[in-house]
Amino acid sequence: MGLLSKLLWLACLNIFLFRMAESAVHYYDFVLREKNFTRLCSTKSMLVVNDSFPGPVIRVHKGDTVFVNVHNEGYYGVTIHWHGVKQPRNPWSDGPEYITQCPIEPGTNFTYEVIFSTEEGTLWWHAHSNWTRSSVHGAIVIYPKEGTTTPYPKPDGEEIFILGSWYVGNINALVLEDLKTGASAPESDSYVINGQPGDFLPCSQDSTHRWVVDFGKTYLVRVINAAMNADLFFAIAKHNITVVGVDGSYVKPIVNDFIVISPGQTMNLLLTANQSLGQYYAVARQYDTDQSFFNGFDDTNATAILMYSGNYTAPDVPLFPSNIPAYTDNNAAYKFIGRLRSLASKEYPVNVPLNITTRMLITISMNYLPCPNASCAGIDGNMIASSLSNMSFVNPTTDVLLAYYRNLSGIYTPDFPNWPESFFNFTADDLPLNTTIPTQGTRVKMLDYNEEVEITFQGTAVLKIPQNHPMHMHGYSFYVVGSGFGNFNNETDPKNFNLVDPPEVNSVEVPKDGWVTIRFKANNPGVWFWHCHFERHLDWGMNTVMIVKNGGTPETSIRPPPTYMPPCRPPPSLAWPKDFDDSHEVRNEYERK
Ligand SMILES: *[C@@H]1O[C@H](CO)[C@@H](O)[C@H](O)[C@H]1NC(C)=O
Ligand SMILES: *[C@@H]1O[C@H](CO)[C@@H](O)[C@H](O)[C@H]1NC(C)=O
Ligand SMILES: *[C@@H]1O[C@H](CO)[C@@H](O)[C@H](O)[C@H]1NC(C)=O
Ligand SMILES: *[C@@H]1O[C@H](CO)[C@@H](O)[C@H](O)[C@H]1NC(C)=O
Ligand SMILES: *[C@@H]1O[C@H](CO)[C@@H](O)[C@H](O)[C@H]1NC(C)=O
Ligand SMILES: *[C@@H]1O[C@H](CO)[C@@H](O)[C@H](O)[C@H]1NC(C)=O
Ligand SMILES: *[C@@H]1O[C@H](CO)[C@@H](O)[C@H](O)[C@H]1NC(C)=O
Ligand SMILES: *[C@@H]1O[C@H](CO)[C@@H](O)[C@H](O)[C@H]1NC(C)=O
Ligand SMILES: *[C@@H]1O[C@H](CO)[C@@H](O)[C@H](O)[C@H]1NC(C)=O
Ligand SMILES: *[C@@H]1O[C@H](CO)[C@@H](O)[C@H](O)[C@H]1NC(C)=O
Ligand SMILES: *[C@@H]1O[C@H](CO)[C@@H](O)[C@H](O)[C@H]1NC(C)=O
Ligand SMILES: *[C@@H]1O[C@H](CO)[C@@H](O)[C@H](O)[C@H]1NC(C)=O
Ligand SMILES: [Cu+2]
Repeated sequence: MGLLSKLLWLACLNIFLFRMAESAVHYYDFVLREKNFTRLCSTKSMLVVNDSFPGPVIRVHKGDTVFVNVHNEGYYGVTIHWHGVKQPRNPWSDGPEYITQCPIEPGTNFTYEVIFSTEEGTLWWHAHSNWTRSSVHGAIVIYPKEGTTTPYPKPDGEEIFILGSWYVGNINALVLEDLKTGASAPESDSYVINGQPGDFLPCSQDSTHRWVVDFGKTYLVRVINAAMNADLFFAIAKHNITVVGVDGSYVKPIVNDFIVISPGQTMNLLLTANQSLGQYYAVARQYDTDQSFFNGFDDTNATAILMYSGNYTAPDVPLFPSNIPAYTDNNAAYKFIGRLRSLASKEYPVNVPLNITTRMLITISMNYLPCPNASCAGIDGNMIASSLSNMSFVNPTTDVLLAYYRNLSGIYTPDFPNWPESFFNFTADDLPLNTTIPTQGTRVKMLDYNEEVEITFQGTAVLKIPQNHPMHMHGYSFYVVGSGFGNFNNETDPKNFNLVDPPEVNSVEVPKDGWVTIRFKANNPGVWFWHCHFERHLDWGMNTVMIVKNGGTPETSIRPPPTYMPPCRPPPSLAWPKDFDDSHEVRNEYERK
């Protein structure tokens, strides 16, 4: 080879390598429209993206950017959130309504710029207004950058399982009614896997989701919990799985015969199809920690079928997983959750903050707000509520981000406290009445750029309804450094923190009558929502906002807003389309009994 051709060849190689490392830009159009769906022997119209439930899959490589133009052809305002995508410096496209934007009104469109950075694995997108996320959601698949690989051998195939909640009837209408009267929110009528209830539910056997596998192959299974109000157990008969990723980060492999997955969470599992040729149920069902005096929970077994390809005589009935835990098996759940660890390797290092500058303790409670003459439909004639550090969050009518960016006053107050007002035995059985009524407000926590933050979430037994709370943070992932039962002891418990290989996640289960401690570095300036991912708790005020200030340079500051943001206007009063199915009214009366 002559020198010239050698140089030319080198130049080409350089361009090639540069291309490989370069991040791509993708464009998607999402059309939101009402469509009729029939499940559980009953038809209803609901809002979906591009006529499909679940909606379209977004596929990217690590570090890519996606522009999603969302066209609202429905009849009410909607926003979309890119769950677990950190969106560096770009809260404008994060999505939670009245936090970072106002709803995209019917007949209008809004383009989200979704910026991927460190995420790799599986995340998802969902509506972040009212309860619309029950029908408006879909998967986000993030492959490694081209030229790099996953920390496990390349699987032979992939499958996505989106676990969701199905409601007979118009769920937004039912919830608005309950919020007005102060009643508890409706329970789902069944869980679904990829939109289907499966063989054990009425009128569902013909549409059960089927996944065909080849004997001997290993598959990557991406599981997303898109259910509205439930932690779920998920298992596949006879097939152990290996958990290799959670929330768009890798974890040390965990071999188990089931998983527990909280709403908002995503998990990547490896499954080897090496059992006898046949059919096996994949089952999702509730893991319930809320033994409250409200009605029961949704006890349905949602199923899909793993089916081996080939010519064989299958048993008439697929095998049901013998290993899926019972509905209230806390031991099984916490044992599994406690096994999650980061890879913490040379290739996938951890970076746990060690020099904490802000420490917080946030209590998580169920509450009520008193109603005159016990006129509400919640607990003892009161209105059901919930809180963080006894503050029940109230959504403003102009989004917090706009108010912060434009310095508008009267929208929020920057005084969310580092400690609850009063300390009491948070997990005691008989708490005094004065712990039950929260204060209401739009209080946000202000943080300086690059602060190293430690937050302990402390569950409480207020109202005698302690339960798990899957706390989710926007704009960040964080390390879960500790967790335990009872009251957090700030002298002894930190001694057991895992600062070596704690899991890095965007949501964490605060155990019933227990606590969890997380750490993160506040290096993403913006306005970021923090909330329980049980939708009803979110509605009742179990949330707050964190504002991370700019760092003083353009590269450490919030980006300027896009030229168009949906305007903030009071929502018009809703006229639901004429109902052609009354069955949910019967159901709802039953719920209130
Ligand atoms: C959604 O539908 C629109 C219009 O029919 C189409 O242009 C767009 O490509 C679809 N988007 C996806 C993600 O399939
Ligand atoms: C759904 O079905 C009902 C009853 O057949 C019909 O009136 C309605 O227009 C349909 N809605 C949509 C969005 O197709
Ligand atoms: C999208 O909205 C912009 C205004 O923000 C408008 O100019 C444009 O015509 C809309 N596009 C479509 C396809 O509706
Ligand atoms: C969403 O909630 C707001 C505030 O409660 C309400 O004004 C609006 O009508 C609701 N929209 C839907 C579709 O339920
Ligand atoms: C499946 O997982 C369970 C629970 O971790 C374990 O006890 C069992 O040995 C595993 N089975 C196989 C074949 O790996
Ligand atoms: C099936 O594959 C798993 C994962 O590789 C392995 O642990 C297990 O022993 C295999 N079982 C059989 C029956 O070959
Ligand atoms: C779900 O499956 C379990 C078997 O593990 C069964 O005991 C239970 O009754 C089923 N639930 C319903 C609602 O059918
Ligand atoms: C499947 O196997 C049976 C029994 O060995 C045979 O009769 C049949 O032709 C086979 N079918 C196909 C599609 O190969
Ligand atoms: C810890 O943080 C403080 C306050 O930001 C700073 O002054 C100090 O230098 C830091 N120490 C280390 C070891 O990084
Ligand atoms: C708090 O309440 C729990 C449950 O009643 C009890 O076991 C514990 O001893 C109490 N702790 C303190 C410090 O009183
Ligand atoms: C409740 O009342 C008791 C006794 O009056 C008081 O000591 C305690 O601080 C109060 N707790 C709260 C949360 O206000
Ligand atoms: C531990 O908690 C107590 C309140 O229970 C508080 O007064 C004290 O400052 C805390 N100590 C540390 C090191 O945070
Ligand atoms: Cu909660």
